[in-house]
Amino acid sequence: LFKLALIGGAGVGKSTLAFTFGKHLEKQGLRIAIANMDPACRHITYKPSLDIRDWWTVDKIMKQRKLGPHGALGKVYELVLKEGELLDEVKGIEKENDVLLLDTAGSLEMFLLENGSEFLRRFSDAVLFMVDNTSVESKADFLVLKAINTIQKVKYALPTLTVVNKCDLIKESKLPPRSKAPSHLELAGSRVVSEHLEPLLAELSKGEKLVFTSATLRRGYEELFDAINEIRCECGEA
Ligand SMILES: Nc1nc2c(ncn2[C@@H]2O[C@H](COP(=O)(O)OP(=O)(O)OP(=O)(O)O)[C@@H](O)[C@H]2O)c(=O)[nH]1
Ligand SMILES: [Mg+2]
Repeated sequence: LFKLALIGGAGVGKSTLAFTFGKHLEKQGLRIAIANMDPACRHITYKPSLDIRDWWTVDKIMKQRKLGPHGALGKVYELVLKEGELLDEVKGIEKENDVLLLDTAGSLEMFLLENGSEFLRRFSDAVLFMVDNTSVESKADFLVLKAINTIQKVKYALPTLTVVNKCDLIKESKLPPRSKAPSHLELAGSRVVSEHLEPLLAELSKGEKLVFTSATLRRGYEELFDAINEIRCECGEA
């Protein structure tokens, strides 16, 4: 079983992609399971093989522990790690499936700086970090996204791929030519940025690529499938 965690900001299309990319993988002959790991969600389009809400919901934890929504979400992930039952469930579906897509909730902050990275290491073999069209509006955005991908790899100790979803909403004119690396940062004119930060970001983003998808129109899925196979090799899978 190859376990792929979908992480990323609110509303970027994680759940939609889990459903439609799951269908795409099924067409390739793979047996797919999807786990809903969002304890706050109200409705899901797919039929989850595993649903975190059967154990914990954000609403319940908010009431029980007198927490706000963000605190409760962090608490749920903490409980997932502490109590281990969910991980046993994942092991239970191992035999009947080839790929498990984990549809998560939580900010990049939670995965990058808080206990979320432990969750990713325990539950997944690789990470798809999803953003949407609003994250690629300048050349600097491309550089920053690629550098963040490298930083995530270091933190999670897992292969990580960045997916730009909602590509149907991107105006072609905004995309820099794929082959050409962005040559400058537009965010600040200071010498420190141009002399030190830009070369550092360029170094960090070297070799990283972004995959563009539309989860609603099911576009870019061949490229995504190929890119996932490439990162699977990184984590020693066949
Ligand atoms: N135009 C466009 N809309 C999309 C795409 N993917 C998802 N959406 C829409 O974006 C909205 C949010 O999609 P979800 O799949 O719920 O996003 P999510 O990341 O799971 O959201 P949260 O779980 O709330 O963080 C829905 O209205 C989707 O129909 C896409 O590729 N293009
Ligand atoms: Mg969702």
